[in-house]
Amino acid sequence: MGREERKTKKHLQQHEQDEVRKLAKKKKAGGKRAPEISDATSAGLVIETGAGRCIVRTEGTDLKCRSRLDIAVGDRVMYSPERRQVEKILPRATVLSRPDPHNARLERVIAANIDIVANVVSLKSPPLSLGLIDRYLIAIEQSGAQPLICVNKVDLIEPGEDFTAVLQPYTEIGVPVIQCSAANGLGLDPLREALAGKLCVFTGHSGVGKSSLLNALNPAFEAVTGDVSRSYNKGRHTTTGSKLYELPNGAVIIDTPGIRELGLWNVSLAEVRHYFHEFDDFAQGCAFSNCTHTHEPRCAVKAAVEAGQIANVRYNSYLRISSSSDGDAEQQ
Ligand SMILES: Nc1nc2c(ncn2[C@@H]2O[C@H](COP(=O)(O)OP(=O)(O)OP(=O)(O)O)[C@@H](O)[C@H]2O)c(=O)[nH]1
Ligand SMILES: [Mg+2]
Ligand SMILES: [Zn+2]
Repeated sequence: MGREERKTKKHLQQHEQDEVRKLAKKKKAGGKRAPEISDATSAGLVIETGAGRCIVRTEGTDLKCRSRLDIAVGDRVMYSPERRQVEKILPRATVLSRPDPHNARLERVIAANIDIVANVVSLKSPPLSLGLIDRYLIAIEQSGAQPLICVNKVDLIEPGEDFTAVLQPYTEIGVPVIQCSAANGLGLDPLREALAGKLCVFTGHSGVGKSSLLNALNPAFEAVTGDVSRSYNKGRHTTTGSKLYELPNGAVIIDTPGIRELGLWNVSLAEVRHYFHEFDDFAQGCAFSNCTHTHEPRCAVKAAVEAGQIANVRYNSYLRISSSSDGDAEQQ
């Protein structure tokens, strides 16, 4: 565990203790209770969520609770064991969010306090969507967590097919890419190693094999898996709530429901260019310091794309994302 993570964990623990102390003091003084906090509250970790309910874990005990708050797996919360209700969400060290697909003004938290966000993708069935990876990289940077691209179903690659070039733009910008197969076990050891001792979330399209990967990492997990529809080549949204699983090496992994599209929360269209880090050095050479690398003359980023120094697919993705009409969601 790195220094920063230890600091974060310590910070969270300290905050929990402070909250408990504050409440005890209030009770002792017989003063007015804070209206949102009931008599006895404890600190716990949210390990599972579903509509209006969740499971909170404290010292090995799991308790089903209700919640009116927008809690996410990974949240540290104050809850009332008596009323079985979550009262308060403690400050989040990191938070992976997206706009609600039905109401873009509402924030939907996918997971909280995660160290690593693994965007699970499949090469085939469903096919690879590079645009979605690019959106994830923006959302992950915004979350404060570290990115990981987990390429599943490599067992489906035919002899002579090679996806290395397709994934190269990501390795070149320093994003770890792990190729694996839940079906034949390939790449599971490097995946375990990358996640050891961290709180991680598996997120991505439906049907890419997030739950299958969890079962492959540890068959005792028994996460429910579905199939991929033959006619649409898409998953069937089998996982409906988020749930946390622990591996013996200290990796704690949150399985989440598959998504259809990923809107960007709290990222304006004008800011999108700052998330494409391969542009950074070239952008210094653009004629205009506020160059958007689209229509401006003497744009060093465009010149670098033409010279093959910036991957075309990434540049085109930038153009699409930064001009998406709703400012975020991309239909898949
Ligand atoms: N060939 C192959 N099939 C896989 C692999 N991993 C998963 N599958 C299959 O892909 C289908 C979907 O797997 P799931 O694990 O349910 O996918 P998911 O990402 O959890 O899907 P949602 O819960 O809907 O988001 C199932 O039929 C799995 O058997 C793999 O590595 N290789
Ligand atoms: Mg699933
Ligand atoms: Zn430019």
